[in-house]
Amino acid sequence: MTGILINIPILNEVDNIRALTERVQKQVAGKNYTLLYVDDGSTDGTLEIIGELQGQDPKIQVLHRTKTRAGCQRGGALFDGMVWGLENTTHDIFVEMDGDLSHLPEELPIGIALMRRPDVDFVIGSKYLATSATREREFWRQIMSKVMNFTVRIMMQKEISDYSNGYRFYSRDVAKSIAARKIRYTSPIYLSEVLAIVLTDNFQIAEYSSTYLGRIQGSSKVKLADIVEGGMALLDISYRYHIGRFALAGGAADAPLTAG
Ligand SMILES: Nc1nc2c(ncn2[C@@H]2O[C@H](COP(=O)(O)OP(=O)(O)OP(=O)(O)O)[C@@H](O)[C@H]2O)c(=O)[nH]1
Ligand SMILES: [Mg+2]
Repeated sequence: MTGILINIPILNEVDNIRALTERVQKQVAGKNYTLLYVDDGSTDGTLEIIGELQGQDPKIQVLHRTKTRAGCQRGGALFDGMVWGLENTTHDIFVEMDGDLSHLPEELPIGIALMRRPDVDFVIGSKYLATSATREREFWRQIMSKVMNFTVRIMMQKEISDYSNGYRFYSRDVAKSIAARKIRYTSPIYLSEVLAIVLTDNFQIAEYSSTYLGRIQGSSKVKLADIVEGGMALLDISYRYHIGRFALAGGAADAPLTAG
């Protein structure tokens, strides 16, 4: 049976979690799905609200992690959520989105419909196509995101318009391929590292014009150190992309990606 895993990293999202859950549920009502929240120790009441929502919908699951590093660990949370989905579900579509309502749940049907096409393995909700929109985001965050994205496009593949948006859809085969890799980054730059792997594996990528809404409730978890690490990491990721090597987990360092 086909099904959808919606994998959402969260940390202290008490003012967003109820509306997010209800809006996601509305979009996938009647479908076989699991709504997985990956939490790194929220202390603001987020977990209590999720507990209440779980009483009404058994499709809601929580993966509890213990934060071992400072800074935004959304990458590590996404990776663990994806592995959980592989181990605990048979779903064929994996979705990732933010827990602060920056990604509109109303776009879920667009990404899911694209994933149902036989020629698509990976879908990006892009902030940077002609009809994409960004609203309510601080000017300096928009500029920084654009500069970093432009740099990655030059360093990797210009055909991809958005390397950093966390609104993504992918097949179970893509999930298996990412899970098999030794991932270096657990911070937000994880998103670009994963995309480099997907490109190297020659999966078919589609993008659609997404609307990104800057965070209205709660506070950002991104620290200056995450941004500095991101800049350095881009050099490393694009180097590994060009030599076509991403280490296999448990394998020798930098084992060739394509076996044989
Ligand atoms: N589990 C977990 N989730 C996190 C962590 N850091 C951030 N998140 C979640 O990841 C998503 C994205 O984080 P944000 O802080 O919104 O990062 P951002 O969207 O790049 O930055 P803003 O523009 O400030 O919103 C949100 O749902 C956060 O709650 C973390 O360390 N662990
Ligand atoms: Mg955000």
